[in-house]
Amino acid sequence: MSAVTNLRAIEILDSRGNPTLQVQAELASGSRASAKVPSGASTGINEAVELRDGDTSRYLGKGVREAVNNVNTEILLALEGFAADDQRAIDETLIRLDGTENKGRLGANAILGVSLAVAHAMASEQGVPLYRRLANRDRYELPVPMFNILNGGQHADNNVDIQEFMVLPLGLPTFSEGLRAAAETFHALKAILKSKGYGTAVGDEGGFAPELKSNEEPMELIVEAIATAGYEPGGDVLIGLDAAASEFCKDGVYVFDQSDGSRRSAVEISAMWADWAARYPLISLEDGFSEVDHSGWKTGTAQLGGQLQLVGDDLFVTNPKIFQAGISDGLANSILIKLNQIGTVTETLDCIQMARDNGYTFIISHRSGETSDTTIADLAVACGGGQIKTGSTCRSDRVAKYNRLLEIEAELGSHAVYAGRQAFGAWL
Ligand code: 2PG
Ligand code: MG
Repeated sequence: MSAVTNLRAIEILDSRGNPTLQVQAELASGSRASAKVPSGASTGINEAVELRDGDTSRYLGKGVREAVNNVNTEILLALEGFAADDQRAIDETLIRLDGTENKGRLGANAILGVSLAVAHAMASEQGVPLYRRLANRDRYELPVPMFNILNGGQHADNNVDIQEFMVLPLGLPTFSEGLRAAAETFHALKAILKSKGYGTAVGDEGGFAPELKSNEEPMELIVEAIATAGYEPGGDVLIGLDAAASEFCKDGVYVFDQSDGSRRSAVEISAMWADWAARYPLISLEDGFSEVDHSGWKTGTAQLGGQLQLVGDDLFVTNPKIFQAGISDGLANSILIKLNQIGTVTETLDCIQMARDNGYTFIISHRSGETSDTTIADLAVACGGGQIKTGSTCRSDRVAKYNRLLEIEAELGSHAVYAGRQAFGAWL
């Protein structure tokens, strides 16, 4: 039996220079592995709670020494000698031990670090890559990258309200060719921005973060960049957005306060998305409505759901209960999957299964605060949803995930299948 013999957490830093946890799990066999926990900025109100020390003399109150201590004492005590091959039992024990609805006592950051470290240690014990440990399949698919090329909202200090403009190289034949198309489009966009006298500094997820004339201008620039890079907009490479609209919805009104101050009702912003979908090769829209505006989501889904993948991120927070309620209400047709929104591997996999059972697509996602941890690359291949959202290729924390996918593609050799257009069948 592969029992947990030790858990060791330390405080490390994420890509924004804020503290987070690294947890190492050791098993009786001597196998050990570690995982690092990500952290969001545009967090949903119903996310599991990250435990922060609040001691303003360290890291502006963002230290995680208490969460670290919880792993090294209470959680270790509960899991020492526990069978590591039963991930569900491990995760259920962590949930019970915490005892709160939102994992706020021990910290979802502490709990996720342990959950992930145990999964990695088991993969190491079995001598298999993590994606095989997470799902034993005959056929593995490489996901289409949702490649973040221009940042705004909470991820940049510019005048763009929409948080993420992404390119989706879904018409290319392989993952590596898709990634190349996205990276070349990124370089083309840089040259275009430069030629117009715009800034080329990047935001939290590695997309450019220039001051622009409007929220719509990025759409025009990106179409131009795709073509300049030698690809067909709408054929080879399409566009995805994460509006992160919860961040700019004030009392039921959508206010573009970083740009022109214009205000829109849910009906008006839905009409704006429909207009963009008609004029640009837009295929995916995440959080186009606020997490509290369920009526906006409902009418928006009815209006736009046939032509756009409508992704619930803040809306569902990778929480099976919240997701189930949203499905029953007819909200969205896709879910963003973030391990740290819910805090365990098992609940994350449950959410993915729920998406499958209900005909929703799902996208495995990074957080805006990341580390070199590459778990999500393996998770995307294991679960076969065909989509991953993990930034651009100009920050090492994001590139690490892409490089891990290239490694998996090489390892699968002729068995490597690229999800490509199939992942978006309904909307092409
Ligand atoms: C999002 C994420 C990741 P954050 O909104 O989808 O891109 O951002 O981690 O800041 O919530
Ligand atoms: Mg989002």
